[in-house]
Amino acid sequence: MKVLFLNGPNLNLLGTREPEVYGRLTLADIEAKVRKRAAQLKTVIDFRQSNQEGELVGWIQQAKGKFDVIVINAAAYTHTSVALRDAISAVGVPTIEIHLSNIHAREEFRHKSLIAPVCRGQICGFGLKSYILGLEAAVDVNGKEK
Ligand code: CA2
Repeated sequence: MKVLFLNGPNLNLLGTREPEVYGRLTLADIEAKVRKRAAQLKTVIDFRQSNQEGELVGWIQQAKGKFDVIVINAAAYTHTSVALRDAISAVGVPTIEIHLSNIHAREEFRHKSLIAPVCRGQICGFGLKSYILGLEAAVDVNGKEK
């Protein structure tokens, strides 16, 4: 089974600023921990980050036939991107939305996710664990599809 992890804008800054909101781990630290859990689950992962909406859209489009599930932390594009929503919807690869922070407990503008309606589910508020839970949900979703 293959899972594509996508990370949106500014997540490359993790571990350098706002540790009270996003924790002290870098994105590379998170990737290493996800890889460890993926190996236990006999799952292959690809882990990517981009600050560009179009690049994320391209990766979603190319996932068809190559990945079984997408796990996405779309970061700020969660709240703004019709393009990401349309790509997820068009491609039809089961997609799970994740966030480090609890977006519903933060500013009003973060409460709305444009991608949530086209995702299988949303996991938020658990820091690194959101990524691990996202992976476990991906394995679960894939098992139920077969
Ligand atoms: O909680 C999450 O995972 C978010 O997707 C993170 C996004 C935010 O826009 C979403 O509302 C919730 C922000 C990612 C930016 O990460 C930073 C890391 C370090 C310093 C500043 C920003």
